[in-house]
Amino acid sequence: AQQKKIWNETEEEKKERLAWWTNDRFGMFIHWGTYSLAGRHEWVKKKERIDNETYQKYFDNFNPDLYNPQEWAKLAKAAGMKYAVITTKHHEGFTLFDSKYTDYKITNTPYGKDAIKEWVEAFRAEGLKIGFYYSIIDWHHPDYTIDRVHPKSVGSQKEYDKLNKDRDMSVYREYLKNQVIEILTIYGKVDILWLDYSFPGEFGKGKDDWGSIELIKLVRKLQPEIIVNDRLDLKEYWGGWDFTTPEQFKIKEWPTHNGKRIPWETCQTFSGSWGYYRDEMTWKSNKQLLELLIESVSKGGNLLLNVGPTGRGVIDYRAEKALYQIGDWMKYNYRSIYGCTQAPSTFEIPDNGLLTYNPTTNRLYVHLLNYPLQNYTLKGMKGKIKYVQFLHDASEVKIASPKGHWIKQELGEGDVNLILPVNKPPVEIPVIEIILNS
Ligand code: H79
Repeated sequence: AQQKKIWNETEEEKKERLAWWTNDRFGMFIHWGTYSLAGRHEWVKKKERIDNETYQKYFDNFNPDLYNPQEWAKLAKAAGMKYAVITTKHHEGFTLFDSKYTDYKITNTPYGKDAIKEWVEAFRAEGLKIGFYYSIIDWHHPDYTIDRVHPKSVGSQKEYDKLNKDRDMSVYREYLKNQVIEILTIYGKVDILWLDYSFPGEFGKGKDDWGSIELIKLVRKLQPEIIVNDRLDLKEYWGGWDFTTPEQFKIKEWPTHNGKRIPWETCQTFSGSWGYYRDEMTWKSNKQLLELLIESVSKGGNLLLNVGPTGRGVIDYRAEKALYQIGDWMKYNYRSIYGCTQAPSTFEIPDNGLLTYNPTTNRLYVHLLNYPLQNYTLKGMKGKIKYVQFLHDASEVKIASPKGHWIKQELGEGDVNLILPVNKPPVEIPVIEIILNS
């Protein structure tokens, strides 16, 4: 199917516009709002069917006395992240920025200041690219029609009609447009816009409800270089989106659209929820987190890893610790992440390994997820290798001679065996860097 064109740009130009993003690979997602005070999931209003009046206590008590975005930015940088995306508004409708179009905003809470302004300054100062998440879903605006993901969701068309009789989606559409204009004009250059989300179908919402076509044209006009995700229900429109967003699941292979590989970014959480959840105990291990990053790059994608700061404005110590540990790994192994992508299919993926490849330096990276025994076979690599070393310490990895060396398994024609140390090197996931013959 041919995509309808709503943005004048060639494929080559798009690739260039996205070049920094596909190079950088690793970003921080930040979910922060009045739900952070509930401390039990950013969907708490929907999950517990809380009405506006009851939910108001989180607004009235929003006063993050420890909010210090410089600390967040330093932490993101220490983890090896290169960009960050923050919730300017989540489904609850509360804005972290000083919007002209609502009273339900941070400047009217006890905190009283525009958190986005401070955030942008802090993250820019650390050299991080700036992204804004904005929820097109809104559970607070009086004209947003009740739908199936709304806290007041019901069952039948008749019930919806009754609930929605005084609501006018065209008024909300205008509101949403105005707020997107605000976040894209007040804070200077914005590198990423992350809109969330469409759910077309029965009791759902899609491009006509949001005014998606008009909206995306406006976004492109206001910020021609901005990179936009794919949740406006404009999948069939060229210019309607830039990258796809698998959320909290592992993808099997590089996603395609109309037969072509497309830019993608998976967004993932530490523990399941996005907003701060005090009692959630399902935290991923450091190795799992690193695997998410490496696996994304090994399939040509990015990782946006989420933190949910508390109501006091602090990133949970468990997240902080994990980010520093990711940073420890990145400090010595970043070469297998930045600028890397899926390895050409000529390189067979070894057992228990994930491959990434840097096309500019012509280097192949073998990530050893389960540390193997002494011999390690790379199939079909004979004659293709100039030099092999561990990435973290540049120590040589010797290639076994096929003759005269004790090798338990048969070496196939063209295969190569690496001699690896018996003891696992002191890194969470060791990486072998293979410098290839050009
Ligand atoms: O902002 C984050 C999420 O709140 C939002 N997108 C990311 C980036 C999002 N979460 N879930 N979804 C979109 C899809 C809907 C999932 C649901 Fe549920 C399953 C809604 C109700 C049942 C998850 C589980 C949320 C509440 C319970």
